[in-house]
Order: sequence, then structure tokens, then C-alpha cells
Amino acid sequence: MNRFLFFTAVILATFGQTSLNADDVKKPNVIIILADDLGYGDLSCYGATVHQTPHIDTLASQGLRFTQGFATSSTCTPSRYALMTGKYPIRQQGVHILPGDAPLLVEPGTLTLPEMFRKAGYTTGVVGKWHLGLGRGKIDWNAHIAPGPNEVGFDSAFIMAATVDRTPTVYIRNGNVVNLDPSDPLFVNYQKNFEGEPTYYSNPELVTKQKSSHGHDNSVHNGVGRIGFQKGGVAARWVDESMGEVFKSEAERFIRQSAAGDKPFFLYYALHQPHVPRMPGDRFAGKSPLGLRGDVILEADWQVGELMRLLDELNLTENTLIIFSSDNGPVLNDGYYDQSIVLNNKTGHKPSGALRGGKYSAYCGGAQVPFIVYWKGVVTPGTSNALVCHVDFLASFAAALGVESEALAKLDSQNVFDALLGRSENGRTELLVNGVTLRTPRWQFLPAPKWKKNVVPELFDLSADPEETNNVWKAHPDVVKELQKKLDDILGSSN
Ligand code: NG6
Ligand code: CA
Repeated sequence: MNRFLFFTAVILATFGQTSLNADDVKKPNVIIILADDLGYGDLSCYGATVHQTPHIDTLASQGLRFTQGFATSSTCTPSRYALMTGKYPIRQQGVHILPGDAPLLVEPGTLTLPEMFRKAGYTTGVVGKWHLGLGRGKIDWNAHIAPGPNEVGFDSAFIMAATVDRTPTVYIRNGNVVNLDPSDPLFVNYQKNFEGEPTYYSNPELVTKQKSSHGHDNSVHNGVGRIGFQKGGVAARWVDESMGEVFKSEAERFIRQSAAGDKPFFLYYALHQPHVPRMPGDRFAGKSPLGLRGDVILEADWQVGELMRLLDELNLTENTLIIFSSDNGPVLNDGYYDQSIVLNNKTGHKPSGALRGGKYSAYCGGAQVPFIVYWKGVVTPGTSNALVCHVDFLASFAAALGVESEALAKLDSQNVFDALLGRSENGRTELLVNGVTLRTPRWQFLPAPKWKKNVVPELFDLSADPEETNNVWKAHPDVVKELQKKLDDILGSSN
């Protein structure tokens, strides 16, 4: 019955008649689980045979597994910016991989994904990787840090500021560094070291766990060199090997607290795996033939299983919509010697599956990622080839929940809610990826850079050549012209 009412609202919203009072409708809880650098081919439900990911596989086998699910970008900050704002990252200056002390990219007051859920009456929370900046200028890590996630839509936030390999290596709860001892204040600097503080080069004996292959040579924490310098805040520093446990507990805490209230909840659960440095907890160390990179994928899978177990325990499974995806494609060596290349080659694992490229790449493997929508009893299990993207969550859920806002018209986000639920095979007709590539369900088009001479565009017919091996631009001048025009329109529009 409740679900029926929700669907009535969806249908009304689809036809522009959002006349149902939001309070009449039992809205599903929504959880977006976003892995960090997990590739299209890394899960057994997407073809990996080297190890099994049974919990995420359950989401896939009992939900809808997308074969053309996308992030907007092949790196983290731009990708997460689009998920949060419903805008292509190129709409704003400076949306690139951020240092750990960068200011907040999202302006408070904008219609973000969590803000939209709040308008729909949800309790909202984020647990895990943030990487969208904090504060407005130089951050005082020893005072309340704002604006941050709490100012752009999240009622509660338990985050790390940037990445596992960047300082500060501390957790931040609702703007305050967790476990900070006032007598040992925390300082962070991305330009220069603090006098007398050990670094990768000055104190190599501290680098006991993973050596850097490139970069990661500033402050050393927990046996690993990081990007960025830090001083103090020792009691607050995380233990990498327990991060999976910590984020799991925090996600559980948020769900339990929200379930005790009378509002539905939205949780953005931003897992830290399998980004470097890959440091699994004891229970997963040595479990995957892929080594550390595989171990932490299994750990992430366990976290998903624990979440589903909790939903069952709280009787929430049937009224919770879960989306599982990744912020960008996979990478093997991302700056540490962790055996990932050797073991990958030994096992023949394909982190991007049959796709070309991975993290940082303009080819499909850069941003085409695992993408699963699970809603027990509502989403009919299966596979969808619809082209869908994280940037679409905002418009899709706004339409489904009947949230109206003038801001929606100015977004790149499209309402593909029917495609997300498997009620339509029609997703997007085109998607801008990395601010340069145009992707359609059939074509992948990389324009020739205008400033470079003698470089031809690249056009791949994915229906015949999913691995992007055969550039067919010469054979399809009309397609090139049409896609270039679409690209120019998107880039030229002021959205
Ligand atoms: C790069 C880092 C890489 C990773 C990446 C961000 C080096 C050599 N490389 O600069 O390790 O941190 O930034 O990854 O330092 S992302 O998933 O957050 O985009
Ligand atoms: Ca990432």
C-alpha cells in the first residue's frame, strides 16, 4: 500500500501533476554507496572470476545491473561534484582533484542532492570520503570547520576531508576533528613541511608498510607516505586498517538513529576502497588472489553485506532503495608499490572488464562503472543497457519525490527515474564525460583538440566495437558532425 502510494506520486510527478501531499506518501529510504576507484570489471557480478563479491552480487542479482552506468568523470572530485550538484563539473572553475585543505566547492544554498532530499522530508547523512573541499579559506583544524557537508544539505556528516593518501589523516564529524587533543593541535600544509616534522625522505625508516612509486613523499603516517604535510593531532589520526570498520559503524549509527525517527533517510555512503593506499583490516588481508587491491574490494563487499544485514534486522529492506556505484574507473599502481600490477597480471584479472582505459582515461573505462539499483519488491531483477549517470540522481529523485525548484531547470541532471527502476530502457541520449568526450548509447566521440594540428577525432561504434579499438571517424562524417554539434551545444550552454 505504501509503495503503491509512492508510485502514484511517481506517476503524477512524471505527468507534471505533483498534487499528492508529500506527507501522504511513504517514501523509500535511499542509500547511495559509492566506491572509490572500483572498475567495471572488479566485481564478480560484472564478470570478475578471480574473487567473489557475494554481497554486491546480491544487490545485482536481486536488483538492476546497468551496463552503461556512468560517473561524469574519470577522477574523484569532478565525479562527486556532479553527483552532489547535478551539474557537469566543467560548469564551475577549479573542479579537479583537490588537496586536503582546499575550500568547499559547493556553494551553500544551492540545490544539492541531499538538500533536495531534505526538501522532500528526509533525514540526510554522509559517511566516508568527501573530497569536495571544506571551509572558505585557510582552515583552522582545531576549531569548528565550516562550511562543509552540513552546510550543503547533510544533517550529519562523518567524513575524511579528501583521500586516504592525503593529509589530514583524521576523521571529521559535523565540522569537528574527531578525538582531537587540544594540547596537541593539528596543522596541515600543502606547500611546505613544518620544521622538524618527519617526511618520506627525511625519515625513510618510518615508511614500514608501503613505499611510494611516485608522489606520496610528504608526511608519513602509519608507515605510509602521504600527499601533504601535517603536524600534531596525533590522537586524532586514523588507523588505515580499521577504516572499513569505522565507516561501517558510522553508517550503522546513522541508519539506526534515522530509523528510530519518523522521517525517511538518505545516506551517501562513500567507501574509501579500493583507493590507494590499500590497507585492509585483518579479516581481509591475504584473502584475494589480487593482493591488497583485491583484499580491500572484498572488505568493501563485506561492508555492503553488513549494511544489508542491518536493514533486514530493522525491517527496512523492503522500503529502502540502494544504489551501488563507483566514482571513477580502476587503477593498478596509483603511486605505491603494493604488488597490484604483478598480481593482476598473474591472475589475468581485468579491472575495467572489456572496456578500454581506467581512472584518468578518456576512454570508456575511465567513467563507465559498476552501477546497480536495488529495491526489493519494486525493481524487477535484471540487466539494463540504459545510459544513466550519477549526475542524474538529483533530477530523477526530485521528480519522483515531487520536489519542485527553479534550480532544477538549470542543471545538467536529467530525470531518468524510470530507467533507474527498470521501467524504461530509455536513459540519456547523450552524456558529456570529463568535459570533453561525448558518449551516446552507441557512440563514443573524442573530438580532435582544436589547438593541436594533425590530430584526428576519435569515434568508436560501441555496438560493434565495445573495446574502442577501431577509430571509424572517417567512415561516419555525418555522425562526427552531429556529435560535434551536440558537444558544442552542451559546452556552449550556460547550464
Ligand atoms: C593523484 C595521486 C593518486 C590519487 C589521485 C586522486 C600521486 C602520484 N597520485 O594525484 O594517488 O590520490 O590523485 O584520486 O600523488 S581520486 O580518486 O581522489 O581522484
Ligand atoms: Ca576515485
